[in-house]
Amino acid sequence: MTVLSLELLKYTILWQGFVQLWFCFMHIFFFFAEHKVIIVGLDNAGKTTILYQFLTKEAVQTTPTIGSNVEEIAVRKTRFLVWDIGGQESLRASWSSYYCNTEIVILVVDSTDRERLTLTKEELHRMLAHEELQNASVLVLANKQDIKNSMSAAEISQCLTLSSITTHSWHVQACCALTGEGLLQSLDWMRSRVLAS
Ligand SMILES: Nc1nc2c(ncn2[C@@H]2O[C@H](COP(=O)(O)OP(=O)(O)OP(=O)(O)O)[C@@H](O)[C@H]2O)c(=O)[nH]1
Ligand SMILES: [Mg+2]
Repeated sequence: MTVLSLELLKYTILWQGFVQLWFCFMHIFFFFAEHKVIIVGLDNAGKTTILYQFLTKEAVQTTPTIGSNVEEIAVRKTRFLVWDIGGQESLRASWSSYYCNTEIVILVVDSTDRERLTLTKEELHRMLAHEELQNASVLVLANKQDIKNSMSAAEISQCLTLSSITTHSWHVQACCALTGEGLLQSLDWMRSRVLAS
């Protein structure tokens, strides 16, 4: 064997070792990576019910959230750290303290609450202007679809002027937190967003 081919063999082995290390590192990184999600929306929208429906696949009894709840939710090896933040008026000013590193914002809307939809729209557009949410995707959940005469996802989308949003990736989904209808599709969309970015 010539000196040249020995050198070549040495560098090939070194390169293979490097590639293996790189794959090992990437595997560890993706295994432990956790994606931050915040659930916001006006009080009584169904945020906490949705969080625990995600987690337990059951409807739990809730009381108004003072502060926040946090749970880890895994969807086919993709792990989300989900913060459910209280929506009462006095708590809304504190939403921004949860924005840092958020990848997905879930905005929950009570689809029967026509009177406060303008207020929800204002809160949504204020959030989108916040610099810490510039890279976040937005999932709007049109909740309480089980109630007669609730607004459809399309109506809510129109009232919130979602089609005018060009700075953020967004999606609207009709759901019912009591039965879990629409929530699996929501988790799939969240997963596809974080895997795409
Ligand atoms: N009919 C119906 N009721 C729902 C649905 N989702 C939530 N609720 C009810 O709405 C009420 C408020 O739900 P929560 O999950 O506590 O609301 P929240 O958005 O967390 O409210 P805050 O913590 O005050 O911000 C509860 O009585 C829930 O059972 C739904 O899809 N359908
Ligand atoms: Mg709550």
